[in-house]
Amino acid sequence: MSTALKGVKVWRFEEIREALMSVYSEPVTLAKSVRRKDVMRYLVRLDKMYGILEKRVFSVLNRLPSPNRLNPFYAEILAISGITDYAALYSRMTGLRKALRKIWKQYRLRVKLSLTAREARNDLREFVGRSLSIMRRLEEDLRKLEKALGEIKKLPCIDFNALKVVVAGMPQVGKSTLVGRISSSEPEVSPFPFTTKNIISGHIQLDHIRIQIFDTPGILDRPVSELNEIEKRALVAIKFLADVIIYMIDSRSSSYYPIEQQLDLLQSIKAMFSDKELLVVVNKIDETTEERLRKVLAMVREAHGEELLKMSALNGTGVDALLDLLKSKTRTTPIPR
Ligand SMILES: Nc1nc2c(ncn2[C@@H]2O[C@H](COP(=O)(O)OP(=O)(O)O)[C@@H](O)[C@H]2O)c(=O)[nH]1
Ligand SMILES: [Mg+2]
Repeated sequence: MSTALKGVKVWRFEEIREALMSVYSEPVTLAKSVRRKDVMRYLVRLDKMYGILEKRVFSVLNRLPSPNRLNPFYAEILAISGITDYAALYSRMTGLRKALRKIWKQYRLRVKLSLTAREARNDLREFVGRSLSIMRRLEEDLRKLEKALGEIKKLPCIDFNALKVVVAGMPQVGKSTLVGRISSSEPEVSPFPFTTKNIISGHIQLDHIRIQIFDTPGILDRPVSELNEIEKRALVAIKFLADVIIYMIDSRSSSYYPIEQQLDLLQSIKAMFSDKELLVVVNKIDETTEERLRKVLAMVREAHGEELLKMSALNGTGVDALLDLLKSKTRTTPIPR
């Protein structure tokens, strides 16, 4: 959706009105053979106006996904823009498109049957009035759509065929270091819709497997209770986006946040993403004594159990093991959509 919608313009009421008005003043040339030129001139204008409305206003519908095919990630982004019922908006727009088409056909007939040019001109005026009233009824939806598309365009290009890995953990645990280390090019920084936060994404190509990795500072590094409404929605969007979550822990005794607090956040991430693969990475082992590491590992195992990796994102220890594990996930995770 994000790439399909690049370049889609949502027209404003005034622009549409002006475009229709300019049709009035444009000269119309008709073939010599056309009879009743003074009346037929209005038929040409009518068709031209309908064409403008259809092309500029309603063609956006051809590019929008149908509601039953809307990706839940984008559904959340739309919701943040105020489009909580996309299906209703879509069917309103589709309904008004049909209504306009019907009116156009009706006025074509009326213009054709006009006895005088004056009658034809009045018919055209009426058509303009009725189509502008349809545009007015669309205005609120179009503005919301414009806002939503504007935000979607700012998002990083999301590769829905890749395995999407989201990195979580308290601030300063090494998330950005890891994303930077394993991404093939400079990670892309894009604003998260309607928040002051950013999404950082990088691509990884492993043999023939594609992975896209996301770091979302300010969203997955704080307790949910501290997030505002928009950030909570952003969190839900991330939830729909993620196939795998990596949770990073700073194992040093001098970590910025105590291990207990890091494990608390792990528990809430686990609860929130209970339907996802979760990999816990114990990071910064290069600056952790063996004794400390043993203690941290025991605490993490108690909290999490299952899979656990030891790593130094800084010097690269354990990074290959993580990539191997991700590779194995792509075999077990069905490629979504
Ligand atoms: N010693 C050590 N430092 C690390 C490691 N990973 C990250 N750091 C450092 O920890 C600090 C915070 O890292 P950063 O990636 O910005 O953390 P983020 O806030 O989770 O994104 C930086 O100074 C990193 O250089 C590691 O494995 N070992
Ligand atoms: Mg960071």
